[in-house]
Amino acid sequence: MKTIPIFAIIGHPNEGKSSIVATLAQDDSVAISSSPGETVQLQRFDLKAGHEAVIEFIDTPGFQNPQTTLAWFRKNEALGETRVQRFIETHRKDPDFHHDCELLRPLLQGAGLLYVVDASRPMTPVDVAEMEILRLTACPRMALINPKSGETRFLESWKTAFRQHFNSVRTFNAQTARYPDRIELLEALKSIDQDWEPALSRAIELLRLDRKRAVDRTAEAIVDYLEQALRCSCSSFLDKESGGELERRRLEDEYRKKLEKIERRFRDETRDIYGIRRVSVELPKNSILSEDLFSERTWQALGLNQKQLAIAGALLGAGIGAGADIAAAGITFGVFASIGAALGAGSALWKGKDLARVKISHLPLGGLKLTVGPNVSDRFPFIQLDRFLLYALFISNWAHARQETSVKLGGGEVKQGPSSAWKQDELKRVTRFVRAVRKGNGEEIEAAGRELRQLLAGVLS
Ligand SMILES: Nc1nc2c(ncn2[C@@H]2O[C@H](COP(=O)(O)OP(=O)(O)OP(=O)(O)O)[C@@H](O)[C@H]2O)c(=O)[nH]1
Ligand SMILES: [Mg+2]
Repeated sequence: MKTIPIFAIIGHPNEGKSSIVATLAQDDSVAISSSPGETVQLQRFDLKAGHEAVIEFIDTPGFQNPQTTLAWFRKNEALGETRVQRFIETHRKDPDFHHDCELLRPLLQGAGLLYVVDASRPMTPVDVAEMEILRLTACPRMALINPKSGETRFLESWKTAFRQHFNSVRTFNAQTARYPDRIELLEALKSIDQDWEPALSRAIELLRLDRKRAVDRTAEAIVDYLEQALRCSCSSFLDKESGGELERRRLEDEYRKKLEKIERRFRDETRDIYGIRRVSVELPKNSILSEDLFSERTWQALGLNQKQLAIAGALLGAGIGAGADIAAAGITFGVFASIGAALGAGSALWKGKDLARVKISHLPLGGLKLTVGPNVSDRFPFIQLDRFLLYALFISNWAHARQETSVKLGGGEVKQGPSSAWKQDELKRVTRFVRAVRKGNGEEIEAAGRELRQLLAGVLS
């Protein structure tokens, strides 16, 4: 028998039991559906810290026959503590009581109960019967209000009934709960049975460590992928000038796809770190992250404000930073004059945002080399960082019960990325890393990378 705390989640069909299990166990494989009766048998889900199961949650179909069950419980009061066991023995083979037996079975293992109610609807006699059965089982139990809508007219009567039947009452929204809300609920579970305190404290401690590991891994991933994005470039060789314009466009396209791939890989890795197994997590429509890296809105909403940019520019040093920004706008043609006009006019893709410049070099043995990237703009590293951080924040606060997304990241002219709050010290950490990558200095990349990871871990936690 396991020694970890076990909780069975009980309640009416469609009130959000499975949603609560998904969010608490951090498991998006729990079946959630808008049609009642989705869960038809007990299912066990472990909440894990690393590979270790620390709490078990049992999803149930809810009561099948609460009023008759209650009558039996009342009639057999004399059985005392053995009542649950005797109820199961007596009704085990009766199909009319299949769910009732199943959901009470975990109590024999010492499980606690979480009774889930959507308190935006009125209370019925069936609810009262269910609550009464749970009270008579005398097991540790908590009422969880999962508000599916904003209706509060019935809330007070529910709360009064809960106080009579449960050791504790909490509100918990399975779809919007973030990491701190989950921890808070686990902390509250200690109060319903003192015997669980040590095991729950240990579970919470392990979960905190696990969370810290996830944050550190994410920060490390951001630094790695930022380095890749900063280095990203594409080149090709031409034997003659004709066809240069076409080749430039192809390279720009390739460069763009390469950067997109870097972001995609980062996003996959982040979802993996936070145990989100769904192939894709749809971003909110109004999220700045729904825009691609190359859009005008991205460059307006993310990255640094003018004042910060002046500091970052100085830190990056003219010639690499501010100077290159200007150089990028007016592409270096060299002697490649014949397609020069076309190149100058052709950078519409980057909307004058200096995403990458095109370099043309003459090769000693004839022919030409065309290169797009790496990006040398002062703004680019911060925009890229904001995109990584916003996505990581979004994912790390994802409730596993969530069926759709509705997060607002604001809008309008204000800068929306975490980098907009950075002062000189933070800007220094970023620019030091960027300079090291641009210089290709391995030791310096390592040292600056460590400092940047710390900064990012702070933002993520
Ligand atoms: N708006 C809103 N919808 C919710 C919330 N919690 C659950 N739902 C939705 O309610 C429906 C039922 O959720 P489930 O978690 O499957 O409910 P259940 O109690 O397990 O249902 P059965 O297994 O059928 O008894 C799903 O469509 C959920 O997405 C909530 O907090 N807010
Ligand atoms: Mg269910």
